[in-house]
Amino acid sequence: MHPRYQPTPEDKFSFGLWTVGWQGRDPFGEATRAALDPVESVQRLAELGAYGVTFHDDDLIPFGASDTEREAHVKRFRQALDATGLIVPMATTNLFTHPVFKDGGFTSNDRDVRRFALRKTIRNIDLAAELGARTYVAWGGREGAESGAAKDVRVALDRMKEAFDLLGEYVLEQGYDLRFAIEPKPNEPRGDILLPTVGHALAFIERLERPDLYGVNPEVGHEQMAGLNFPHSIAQALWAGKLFHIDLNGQTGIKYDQDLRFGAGDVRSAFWLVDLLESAGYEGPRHFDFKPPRTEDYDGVWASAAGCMRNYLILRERTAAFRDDPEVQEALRAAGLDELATPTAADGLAALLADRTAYEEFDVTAAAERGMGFERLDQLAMDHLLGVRG
Ligand SMILES: [Mn+2]
Repeated sequence: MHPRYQPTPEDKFSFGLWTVGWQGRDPFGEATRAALDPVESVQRLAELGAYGVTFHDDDLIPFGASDTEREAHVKRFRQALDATGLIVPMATTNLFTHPVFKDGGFTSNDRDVRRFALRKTIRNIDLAAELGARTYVAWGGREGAESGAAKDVRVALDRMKEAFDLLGEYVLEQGYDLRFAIEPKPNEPRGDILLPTVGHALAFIERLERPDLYGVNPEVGHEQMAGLNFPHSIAQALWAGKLFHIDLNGQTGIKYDQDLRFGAGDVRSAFWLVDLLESAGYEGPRHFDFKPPRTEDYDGVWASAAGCMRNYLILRERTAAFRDDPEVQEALRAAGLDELATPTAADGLAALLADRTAYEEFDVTAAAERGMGFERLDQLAMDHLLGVRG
């Protein structure tokens, strides 16, 4: 491996315990891999060059464990963190695996389940804060429905708001330095999931009591399952100051959630995503939420995890070369990118209305005939992506 693609902790790569620890169980088949000890995951991820590890409560502490068992699991995990220097930038709650959550956690029609879901989340928020996490992710995979009358969506959104407002109140009361990141997904496991896209989540956040406490955790494949342009969603989240965290993986088009390693699937989208994150100065973790395919043994799992980071670093190099290329810079100017950055009417509304060249004397025909130069620009990007330039 070329040393320039060797990750270091400064690259801020992190992985969920549930990613490399996925045993390959899917709706049609049993596990193909033995369970992985979280301590081994921490050690291997540190060796590979990651800086962080994240977890759902149940990844670390089996559901229903006693307090004594819980303490023992946390202690071993903490020792592994201390020994390797890995940090816990983020944690999250599993409100989807146990059958009690079959109709959701925060929006289950069953009030008892909703109260249990909140208490389960709060319990893991305490652990997250104790381990130094700064972001708490909420993915509501079971919040949704398969049929029309089963869920009153407007009322369910009231309950969703109630849950997030209570969690925000708790975090403030405790004085934790922790913000929430809502993770959208259109479907799977539910037929239709609430807050299905980044746009839905951004709009929801503005209805909460303390919007500043909440942002989004978009996942590559989730937006692409809805046929959306992931870099565009990320750009809007950045524009809103709401990109608190990100889940990187790969997906090929509108189908089931593939969770391929980052860079697999739509590599052009991955190129523009890395270009955006790096040029926008995103400083959060580069978190991989992927599933090493169930065809792989553990050698394949670690190869897959290493591949996520390697692809990010290759794309970071390729996108930097694209931005540094004088011919690209000239093509960007020719395509009007600098002009887009100029306000349309900084002279104000009255001046716009008085400007005859803006309308009465505007040469519509000449403007309509001007080519935009996007194809030349995009081919330069393609040449950089394919490694034949710079
Ligand atoms: Mn996914």
